[in-house]
Amino acid sequence: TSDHLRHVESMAQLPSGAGKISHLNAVILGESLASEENDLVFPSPEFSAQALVSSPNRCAGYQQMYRRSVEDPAGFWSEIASQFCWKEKWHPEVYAENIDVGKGTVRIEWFKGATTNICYNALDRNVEAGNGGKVAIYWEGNEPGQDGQLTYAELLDKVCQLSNYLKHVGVGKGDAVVIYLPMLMELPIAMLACARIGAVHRYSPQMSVVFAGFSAESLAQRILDCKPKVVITCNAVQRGPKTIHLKEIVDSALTECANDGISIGLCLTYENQSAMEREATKWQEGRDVWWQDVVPKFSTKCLVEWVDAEDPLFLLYTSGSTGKPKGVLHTTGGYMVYTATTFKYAFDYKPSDIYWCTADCGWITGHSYVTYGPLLNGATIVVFEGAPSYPDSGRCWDIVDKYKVSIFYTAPTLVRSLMRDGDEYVTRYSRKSLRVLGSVGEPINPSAWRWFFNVVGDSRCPISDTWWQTETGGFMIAPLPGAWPQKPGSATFPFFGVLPVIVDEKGNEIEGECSGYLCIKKSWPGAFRTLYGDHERFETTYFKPFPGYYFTGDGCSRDKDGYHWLTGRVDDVINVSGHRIGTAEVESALVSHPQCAEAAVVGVEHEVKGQGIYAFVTLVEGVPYSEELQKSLILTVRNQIGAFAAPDKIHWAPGLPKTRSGKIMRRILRKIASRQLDELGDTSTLADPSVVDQLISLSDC
Ligand code: 6R9
Repeated sequence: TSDHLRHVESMAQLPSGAGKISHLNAVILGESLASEENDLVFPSPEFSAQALVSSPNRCAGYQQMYRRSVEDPAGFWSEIASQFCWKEKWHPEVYAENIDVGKGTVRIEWFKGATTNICYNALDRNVEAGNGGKVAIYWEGNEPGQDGQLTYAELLDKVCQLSNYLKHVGVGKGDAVVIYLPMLMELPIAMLACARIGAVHRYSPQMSVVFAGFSAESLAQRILDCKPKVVITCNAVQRGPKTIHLKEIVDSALTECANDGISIGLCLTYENQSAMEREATKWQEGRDVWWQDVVPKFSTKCLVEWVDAEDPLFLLYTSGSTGKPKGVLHTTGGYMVYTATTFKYAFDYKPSDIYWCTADCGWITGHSYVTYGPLLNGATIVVFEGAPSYPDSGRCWDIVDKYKVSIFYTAPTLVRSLMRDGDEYVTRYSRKSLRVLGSVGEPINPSAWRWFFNVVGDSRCPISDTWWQTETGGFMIAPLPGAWPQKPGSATFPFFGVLPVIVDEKGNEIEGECSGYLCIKKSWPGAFRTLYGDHERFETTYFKPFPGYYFTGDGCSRDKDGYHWLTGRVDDVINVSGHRIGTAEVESALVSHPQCAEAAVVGVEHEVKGQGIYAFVTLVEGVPYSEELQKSLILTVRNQIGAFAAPDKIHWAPGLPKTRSGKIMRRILRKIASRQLDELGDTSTLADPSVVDQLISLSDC
């Protein structure tokens, strides 16, 4: 702790330019400075003056709070938690943890013994505080002009009706609900309705929102894993010019499940009229029910079920480096306190803000920062169903102007693709409502950062580059806008209560300017508690690599000023447009193709997506390589995982570089994929070094 505090305290000197705050505002960005990493971008004095954590005295405001949060986490977090509604208070202690595998089972608990309900805190608490008339959700459809809105009171009514319906059909203790919906208002409604009916007894239903970009097979896998009582979906969705028939994907997933002996009794289907008529929807009588036919008949009052702070709130599947996706389990109390608090500080949230996060609720960002974090703060959110480039690349800014969005949170992949389309799409709109920008999902390269800052934010809006993970529940390393100068591309400093450390291969903490593996010491309230049904895998994956720490899977360097620079995954996980994809998942999809004998997948740099998927494929003996086969291999991956996982390149590999023990040497494949042929390194340990030359000669096939 003390080492870490030293880093944070070194910030006191850091803003070496901090004395210049009053003269220099963010305009310094326009100049090209010698070293990118040393660019400091100062918040304007006006911004700093109004910020929740401001910097009249360099970083003192942050440092004081941070110091307290790590020296007295129980005191710090219980004070914040007291602002929420708890039916019963926690006892006997605020938190209990063991994250050291050497000392027995890994266990993380926050606010145990307390009872609460996250839906109550997000909705009833805000309505009771007199904000029932405030807009909770502005919904913008795919077509400009298609829109809707719900106040907090109306949202509460809708949630209660669905809760009552779910109770009526027997959803209760320990039951799972799978939600497979696009960004309609019904998506947060469904999440909150599940949370509301928590558990009649002790366990809340396990809710799992599945990203609507996943294929039937991926959906089936998730359904089989948690065996839900109900699947909630809609008939179709319009994304840009395309209509996607979600219900048909659900139908095939459910058929697949039935073949595996799991039959789902109820498929609650929302009729998304703008995308598809009811009559055109394929229907299975007895199993399928239209949302609009049943839900509105139920009462708009529904008492909440109080659940233990440590009762499960939701499961979210994410990719690991091996095997099947992991069901990351989050519980209720700590997650609630953590998402609400991180949202408030990292976006400098004020009640007058209009907040828009472009993420889909099928990802953790949509759970924590479309739904829970903002609504717990009583914020007005924008939910957008469509595609950001439809009808043209100016759509985002059209929406920003329409709803007077003040906080805009998105992913670097979108920033890069909009940047490529040109400034005119941006400058055509006023954007004067914007005051804070945010980025998530992967490192944001300094040039995209600058464009986002200068062009989108008119050099006025600090960028909160938030580093975190499905597993962490909420932000871990992120700027507090207004509290300190930023460096384009750095996620800056840890959030309150978070103790990041950088370790070497042996697990020794390294200090000062360094790079290595990013780990976290001690737990924080929003941490996941286990991998669903596999606590052993939870320990092996995250706590065994560096005993005593939570291992993030990311590489990180820290510069002389203590700023953190995330350098990407160090395991076999590829980050495509912010989506985590395990190389193993893509490989197993490829080898399921009858003509594919073996596959090895690596990530390569991609201009827009951050990383692209590059697949080396060995065909079954005697099968010739052809363009058609290439297409059919790609299609197999699309069908099994989803379109976002489709390989960008298939490289025919009559043989793969393997060690004598049969391990594929991905290091070499990565170099071949990125055409860094003079950096292949030592190939002498290969069982057959000649395969390398063969692969190189087939590069342009
Ligand atoms: C929230 C989310 C987590 C992985 C994480 C890291 C990468 C996310 C980042 C970032 C650099 C940021 N990542 N945010 N890297 N800077 N601001 O994305 O969760 O889908 O679980 O992905 O994404 O590699 O380990 P998830």
